[in-house]
Amino acid sequence: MSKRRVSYFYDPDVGSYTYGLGHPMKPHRILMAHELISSYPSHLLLSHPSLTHFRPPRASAQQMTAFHTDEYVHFLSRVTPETMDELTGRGTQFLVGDDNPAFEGIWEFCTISAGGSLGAAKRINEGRSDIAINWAGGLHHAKKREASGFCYINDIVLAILDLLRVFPRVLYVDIDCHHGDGVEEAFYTTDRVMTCSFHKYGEYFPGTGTQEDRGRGKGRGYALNVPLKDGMSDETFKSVFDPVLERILAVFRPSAIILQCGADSLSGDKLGCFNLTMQGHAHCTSFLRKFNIPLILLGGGGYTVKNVARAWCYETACALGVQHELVPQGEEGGMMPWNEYFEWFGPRYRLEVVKNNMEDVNLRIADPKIDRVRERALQQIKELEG
Ligand code: ZLS
Ligand code: CA
Ligand code: ZN
Repeated sequence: MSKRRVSYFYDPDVGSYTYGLGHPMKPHRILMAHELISSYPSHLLLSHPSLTHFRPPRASAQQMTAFHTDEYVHFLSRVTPETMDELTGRGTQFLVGDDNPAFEGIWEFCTISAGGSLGAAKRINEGRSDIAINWAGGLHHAKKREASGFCYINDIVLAILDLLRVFPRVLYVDIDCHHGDGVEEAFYTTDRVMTCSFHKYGEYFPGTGTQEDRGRGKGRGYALNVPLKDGMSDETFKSVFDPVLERILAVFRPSAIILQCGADSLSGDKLGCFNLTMQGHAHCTSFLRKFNIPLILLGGGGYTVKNVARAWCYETACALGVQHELVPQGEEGGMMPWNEYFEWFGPRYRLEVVKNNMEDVNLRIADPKIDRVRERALQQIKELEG
């Protein structure tokens, strides 16, 4: 297995922001992932000869306006829990409902999340890195002039716009349990960006992402959606992911790839409803890594924080190709090293996310949805061949 030059972006302040008591989105999980990564013998991960560790420069308001409106960015840079009330008229226009509170430090948090993804894009653009990682990014729902689904600034769209300055075609793959609507919408009419989201569909946020949504104008066919049902297992997921990505890579021939690794598709997630193990989730990283196309790994959702930390630690190892040294293949891995959050990982203290016994609704005999969904997705890709 050949080496990859990996850049890892992490800002030590990111874990101190909070969306508020009782809010499911917890930036602290990124600190937990980092602590877990740091707890492994350093030559394996953080001090691996192929890994460079960066504290990313914070994104500027000007960088954000490459996608977002000046008014919206200006609002975000000024809003605080206190001024939110004064700015109610304008605030409600930008921050709708309880999903996106105006929390303390909201602007700095946005500059950290977007700064990491822009830093990742820069390393890839300069050809200095094969894989760049920002677990604080992946906030796929943010719109041009509106926050949505816990996302304020769309760091993914900003990173893709930056990659497009150097690369002719960018592929965006989204394995978060929710539809990657903000990214899809931003590139809906271009054939230079192909978006591909796997997500739960049916009475689920944000309610978009059917196979009818395929892109428009020049972009027709370049937005691919794979709507799924509850209980998605590793095997069923792989049976769709592998052939679909294999065909996309052959037909679209991306010059760079962004993988949004939303961890709410893991088994036991508080908001998600899939049944993927850590290895089933990380398979997506390992699969895309094999093709040796410049790759950016971003975070996203993930609400059972101990599992988010496990998955993103393991996927950092996958980027380096050393995952088998963390969890020996075919064996039960041993206990994880001691770390700041060790007790959160009980009772087994292992680097694992195990499946549960929920039914894989995608496989219901009476309604073999998954075969139709796969066929339709492959048909859409075939049509791109012209
Ligand atoms: O993809 O379902 C919704 C919207 C509502 C229902 C919930 N209420 C609070 C607002 C209106 C229709 N929102 C989803 C958003 C899911 C975003 C996923 C982001 C990502 O993973 C990428 C990062 C939703 N699901 C669950 C909640 N919101 C939610 C649950 C509990 C709470 C507490 C805090 C806030 C209000 C009470 C909240 C939201
Ligand atoms: Ca998704
Ligand atoms: Zn999600």
